Amino acid sequence: MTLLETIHDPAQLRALDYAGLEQLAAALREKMIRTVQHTGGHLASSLGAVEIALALHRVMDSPRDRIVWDTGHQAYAHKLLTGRWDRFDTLRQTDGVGGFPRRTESEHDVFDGGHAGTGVSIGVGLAAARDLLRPGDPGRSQRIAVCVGDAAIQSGLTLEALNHLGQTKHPMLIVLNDNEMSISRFKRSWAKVGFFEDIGLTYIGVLDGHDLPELEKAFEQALHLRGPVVVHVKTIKGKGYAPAEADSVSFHGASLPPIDLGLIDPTEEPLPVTSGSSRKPKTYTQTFVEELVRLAAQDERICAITAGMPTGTGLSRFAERFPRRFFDVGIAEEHSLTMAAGLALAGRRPVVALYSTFSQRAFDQLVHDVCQNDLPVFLAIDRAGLVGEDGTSHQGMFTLSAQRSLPNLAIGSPKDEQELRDMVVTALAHPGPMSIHYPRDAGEDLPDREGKALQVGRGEVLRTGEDLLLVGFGPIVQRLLVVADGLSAEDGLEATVVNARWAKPIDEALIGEQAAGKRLVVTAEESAAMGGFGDGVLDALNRAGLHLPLLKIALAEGFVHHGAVNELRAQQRIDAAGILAQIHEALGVMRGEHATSSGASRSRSKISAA
Ligand SMILES: Cc1ncc(C[n+]2csc(CCOP(=O)(O)OP(=O)(O)O)c2C)c(N)n1
Repeated sequence: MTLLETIHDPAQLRALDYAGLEQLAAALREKMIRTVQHTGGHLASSLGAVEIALALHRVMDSPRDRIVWDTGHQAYAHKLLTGRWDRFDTLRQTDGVGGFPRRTESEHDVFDGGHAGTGVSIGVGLAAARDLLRPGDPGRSQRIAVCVGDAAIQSGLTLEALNHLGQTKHPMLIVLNDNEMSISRFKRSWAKVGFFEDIGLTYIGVLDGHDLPELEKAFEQALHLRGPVVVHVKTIKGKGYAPAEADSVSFHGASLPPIDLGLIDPTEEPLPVTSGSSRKPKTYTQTFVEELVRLAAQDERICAITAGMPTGTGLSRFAERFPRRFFDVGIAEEHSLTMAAGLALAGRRPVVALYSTFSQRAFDQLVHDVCQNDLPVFLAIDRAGLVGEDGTSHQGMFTLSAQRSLPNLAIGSPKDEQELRDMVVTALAHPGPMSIHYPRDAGEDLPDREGKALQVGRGEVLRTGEDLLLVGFGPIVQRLLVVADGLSAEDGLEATVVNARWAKPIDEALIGEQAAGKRLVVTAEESAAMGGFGDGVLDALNRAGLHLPLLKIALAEGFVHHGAVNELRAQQRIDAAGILAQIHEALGVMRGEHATSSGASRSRSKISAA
């Protein structure tokens, strides 16, 4: 039994000497590396925070004391030290250990995170609640620590929290984990000694974040002070694994398995590497940026903005070609959109590429700054739909419903990567705001071609059939074509398939025309059902006076947990087989068949009459 395997409770750490702790740190790193080569994950950030986790857990008494991990991507050591090492190889898998702290997993996890910059606000809330307890209440001695990265600490939300904390002075410890990296290298502008003291926080630092005795001493000292204290520590992102130290950008979120990290014991069999030499189809992200770069070479007005995700959004390619027209604003989604509004007011054509889930943070900036002013801002919504292993905090499933209610905003999603090129051209020529949604997935492996402008609000018929109408928004249209084949082969039912292209404005004329006389209309989208594309189609049919049964294929209400995207699609019954089964059930319900399965009763509740 290794030392790590004896640890079930972080309190046990206090009995270890520094030689044992050093051994434990090495074991934690080895476990992380071995696991991530099968599961993928945030390796480099977690490798860098091992000693911080050990020191916090030795000095504090979790779960009585509260340890908050900002974002939560660097908390693997915390997970391994709090009774989860034996399940850790299920990291990010369906029903396995999540990649971020999850309250359902452990009483040591304080907050279900995933989005950066929330930690200090959570900590201030916890501290304020503690300090409201009556004198003499034992809860008043609770100690609170927040570990936050040097990129996340510069987010607007964290700045607001620090500013507030400087006034309220609730005692708490903020560990600034400074590795001089966001996902990519970035320039820190303000997180320096004077800044913290100027806003009313005590500052201790800079310490070596891998020197355990030094960290413990500083944390003890900070927690004894009767006020908020920032302990600034320097760490090495990827610490203890040479390839990750050398290339922490690639190892921030290591790619999906199996990846041969070839370490530890050089005599071990290397893992099979599936990607090998086989060519992978281009992703939507790659196609988006290729088309953008092509257009930006012809139009100097085009500028691109990312909020701390230059590689993830593909915009690093834009940055290489047009460095002066590229802006990485850091983890500041709100600012990215309002700045884009400013660029548009000055006659530029700004493109803001955000992951769907992170764009949620900038909702008011979209409403008030962009849409109210009707400005030509192109919002590229990457990772729309299910993203998989990162889980609930990262699924791109709420943006579409939220955006549908916004005046002036056009919303499109392509059925394939060629159409994405068309939408990039269309968005950059459009006189008002436009949001284009595309998934994390690979495209359909279609040949490259230049994009051409589309008519906004016009869909297309891909296949005609007289029995059913299937209308899809986005790449899910590909699955509808498979479903239409299935209906024809299995049931002798012929379906018309419409690629809607636009969720706003919806092509009411086309959908009305194609729906007339059909026995069932099926809408499909990979987004939350409530207020989504299907609701738009239902309204359109109502307005047209077409009272037809309508089956909405979309994500069920609730958060979607982590797991492989294909497994999640099957679970949600939005893969081709699931859609076909839902249609069969809906047709059965319409024929008056008894609901024999829970699926049938579920699908009955999904059928609405237009
Ligand atoms: C609101 C939001 N925007 C973007 C991200 C994507 N993201 C995850 S970690 C990260 C960088 C975090 O850097 P830092 O806080 O310095 O921690 P490190 O990984 O360097 O330890 C980013 C941009 C996010 N999780 N949340």
